[in-house]
Amino acid sequence: MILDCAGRPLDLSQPQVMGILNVTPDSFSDGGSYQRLERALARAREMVAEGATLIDIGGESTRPGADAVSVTEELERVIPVVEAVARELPVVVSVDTSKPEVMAAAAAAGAGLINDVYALRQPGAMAAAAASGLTVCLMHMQGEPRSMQSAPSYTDVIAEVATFLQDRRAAALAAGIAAEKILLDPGFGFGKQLEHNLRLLAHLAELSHLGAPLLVGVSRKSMFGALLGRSVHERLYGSLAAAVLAASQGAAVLRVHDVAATVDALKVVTAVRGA
Ligand code: 8Y4
Repeated sequence: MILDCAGRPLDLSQPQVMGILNVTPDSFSDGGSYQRLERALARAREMVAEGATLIDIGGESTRPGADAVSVTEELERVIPVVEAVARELPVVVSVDTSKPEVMAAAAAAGAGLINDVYALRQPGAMAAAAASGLTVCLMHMQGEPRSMQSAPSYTDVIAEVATFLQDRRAAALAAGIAAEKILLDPGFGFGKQLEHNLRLLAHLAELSHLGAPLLVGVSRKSMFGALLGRSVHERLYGSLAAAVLAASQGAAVLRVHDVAATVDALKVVTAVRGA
C-alpha cells in the first residue's frame, strides 16, 4: 500500500522510519538562525542517508513542564527548516505541531504530513489540516503535556485508546480528510505509565484494524528508563526491541532518534516476513 504525502509516495507494505528533528533552542546552544538552519539540514541529510523516508520537524517541546511556544516563535523555528528539507531532500517532511497557523505555513513550505499530538483537537486545527490537503497523524494522549504523567489511569488502556482513535478518525473524515490520508498512533508515553505502555505494545496488532496505518514512537522514551534503569542516552537497545515488536505487529511508521540502527533492525523484520 502506497501512502501519498503531498506527491511524495511512501511504501507502507514495509515499515518506514521517521527521523526526529528537534528545532527547539534547548536541543543545542543557539548560534543564530543561519547556524540553526545549517545544523538542522545537516542532521536531516544524515538521517536520509541512513534510510529515513520521513523527517519529523518539531519546534515545541512536548516534555512535561516545557514552556509553551508562541505562534510567531514556532513559525520562525520550523518553517525555514521545513522549506529547506523539502527542497533539498527526497523525503516526506512531517511537521510536529498542534497550531493551525503552523500547519498552513508548513503545507505551503512543502510539508507532506501533519503530526499532531493533540489529534487536531485545538481550535482551528482540524479545519486547517483539512484545508491543507496533507496526510495527518492522529495520536492518543490522556490529559495535557504539562500534567499527563501525574496520574494516568485506565480501566482498559487498549479499548480506551482504540475508542479515542476511532472517534478522532471519524472527526477527521467528517471534516473532509480522506481515509487514505489518515495515520493513527497510540501515543506511547503520553499520559501512560509503564504498565500501560507495555500493554499497548503487547496488543498493538489489535489497533491495526481501525482503518488506518499505525505510526509508533517509542524511541528513548521513559518506559525504558522505568524498565531498564537507563538514562536517555542508554536506551537504544530497549528502543530497538520495542521498534521490532511494533513492526512485527504491523506498525507502518516508526518515529525514532537512531535512524541507522532502526533501519537495520526493521530490515530483519521485513526479511523474516517475506521468508
Ligand atoms: C527522549 C527523547 C525521551 C524524546 C523521550 C522523548 C511522539 C510524537 C513525540 C509519538 C507521534 C518524545 C512529537 C516525545 N512523541 N509524535 N511526538 N508519536 N506521532 N519524547 O509517540 O519523543 S515527542
